[in-house]
Amino acid sequence: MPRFFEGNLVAPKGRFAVCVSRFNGFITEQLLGGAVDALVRHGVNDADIDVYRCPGTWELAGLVRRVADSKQYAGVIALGCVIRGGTPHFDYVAGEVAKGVGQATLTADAAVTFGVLTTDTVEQAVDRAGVKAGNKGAEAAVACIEMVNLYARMGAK
Ligand code: INI
Repeated sequence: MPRFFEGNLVAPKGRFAVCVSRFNGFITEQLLGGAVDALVRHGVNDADIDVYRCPGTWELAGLVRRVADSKQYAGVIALGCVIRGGTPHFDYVAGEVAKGVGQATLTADAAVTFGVLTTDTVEQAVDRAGVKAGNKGAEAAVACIEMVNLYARMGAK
């Protein structure tokens, strides 16, 4: 019989940080609401949730890295929204946030999850912020609870 290692979705000990960018706020505020709602409905005390805001998704990875390195949190959730325009700006912002948050995921002791939308259209973003395709903020929050519990079970650093 194999041994399975996975995290459950019961609120763990420890604090959570939600890092959210203000750009495209009509979307990111929905992601933030979904993330906080998911944490609380899984049993996380809302006094154990801190929200950090930054101007845009470009700034998000730097914020996530510093928040994770503060060692105050068991889990850090990154939320943002990059919508493709007519210039290469999208590619730079989307590429850097994926790389930067990815790096924090690899190096931080905290569990770091990625709720950053990178869409071609406003409609695709709306769909992923609580309309047709769920709420990616909530999904990132639930994934964060699972990874915190998995790391705790592994005794991982
Ligand atoms: N920031 C976003 O979060 N989403 C976007 O779609 C976006 N676009 O398209 O411009 C965006 N730009 C701002 C960027 O994140 C920085 O805040 C800005 O460049 C200042 O450093």
